Amino acid sequence: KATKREQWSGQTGFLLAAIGSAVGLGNIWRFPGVAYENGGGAFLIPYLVALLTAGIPILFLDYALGHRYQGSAPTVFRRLFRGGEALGWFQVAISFVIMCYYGVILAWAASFTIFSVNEAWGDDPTAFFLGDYLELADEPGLSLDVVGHLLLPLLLVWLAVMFVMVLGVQNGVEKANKLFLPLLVVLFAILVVRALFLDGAMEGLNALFTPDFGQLTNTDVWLAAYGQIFFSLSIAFGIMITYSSYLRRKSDLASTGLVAGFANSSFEILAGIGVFATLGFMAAQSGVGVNELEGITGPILSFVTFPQIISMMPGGPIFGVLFFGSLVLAGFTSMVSITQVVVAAVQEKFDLGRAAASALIVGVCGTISILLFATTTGLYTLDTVDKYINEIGIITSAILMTVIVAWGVRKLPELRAHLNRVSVFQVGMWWHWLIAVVVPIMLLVMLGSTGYSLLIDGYEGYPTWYLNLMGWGAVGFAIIFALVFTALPGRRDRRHEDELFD
Ligand code: MET
Repeated sequence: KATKREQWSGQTGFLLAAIGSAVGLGNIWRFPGVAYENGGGAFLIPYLVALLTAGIPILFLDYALGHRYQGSAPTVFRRLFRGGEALGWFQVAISFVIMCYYGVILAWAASFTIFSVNEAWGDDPTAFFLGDYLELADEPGLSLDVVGHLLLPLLLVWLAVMFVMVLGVQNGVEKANKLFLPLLVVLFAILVVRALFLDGAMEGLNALFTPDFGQLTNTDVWLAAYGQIFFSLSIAFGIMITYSSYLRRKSDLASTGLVAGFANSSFEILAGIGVFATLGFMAAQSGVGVNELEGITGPILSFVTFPQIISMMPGGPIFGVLFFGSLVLAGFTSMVSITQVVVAAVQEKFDLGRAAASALIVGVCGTISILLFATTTGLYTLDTVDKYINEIGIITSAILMTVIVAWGVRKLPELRAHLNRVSVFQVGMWWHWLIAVVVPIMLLVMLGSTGYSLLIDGYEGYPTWYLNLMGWGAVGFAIIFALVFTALPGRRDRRHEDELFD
């Protein structure tokens, strides 16, 4: 059956969905911690350089590929070059892995929105999150001890995701974004304004914005900046390819990309301001400097440090609901986008309807999320998988994509013409240089350095067998998944080169 491809209602619907995807847990839960660890103000310069030299250019590449070749990632890359389908499935596999743990963090955020109301964490938020809530084991490992009370929120998250998926691109994904994104902006703006009026807020902002230029020669800071940009913009793992494939023929790709890219970074900086102002308050209350605070990284920042701060401030419960509610709204619109990558790919390959494909994928992912991440060792596993799939998986995918398009099939001139066809903003030759030379070199250095350090020093002191199984294993899984799904027989693609969308 030749069903017509789904479409956004128009360019605005697409823009909102693209921003909704980019603005996610990464902005609120990851960026402030990464910025803090990498020299605060010094981090902003590499971050902006990474945005302009890699983020926006690859965002354009994703848009051009998805819109011109009209399909999910495997379809796009198969139409682009022989054997390309495997690269597409590799991106789908990365999305699939992220989707499984992203849903878990979303479920925590949903629980904590409710916990905020009566500050359920009592006077020891650390013990509450790691002990009472996650029932975290002392040692990393693979326990099959599922933590019962994590199941209900998780189930609700998966049902909500499935509900939106079944409704489709225009009636589900687009409507969810049109509702949640404005709501998020309002709630988060209130939160930031409140944070700015806390005692010590300015100390916090000074810590974020005072540049430490000495850090600019520290390669780790640069690597962290490039690492943050890919996850944050939802680029190089299929999301923007999939989303732009639902745009109508006459669509302004490059201008929309610029707006989406800057909107995401603005939100990220806004989140940085909100979080650092709040940290400033905490530092002032505990009588230490902002840069002496502990617990400012990863999940601990949101789920331990924030509860601590919420308990210290007047009107804490309202602040808590705003903070965790924002996490839920921001995360949900990203969750939907990453699920769409997998659903669209499976639908196209096996000629399935939306409902069947969504039920299948949400069912499998939901089960994995319980068995791997809702157990007493779930936090360790989540942390490890997140690290390797981002810093090895996504970076590898971005290198393959840029090198093949630029040097293998030499499609940059054609894709640039495609971007410029109806765009107000005209993409110049600089884009070729960035995609063909600067981005691949930068990312290869990054991959080499991170890969070497993971092999030699490991990660967080976790046992080697465990890192091999869950970290490198996640990357290995993505590769095998890609090969298997490419090999499986699927619907024949009858589209010819001359039927391209142009
Ligand atoms: N861009 C999203 C974020 O920042 C992540 C990818 S979509 C699950 O959270």
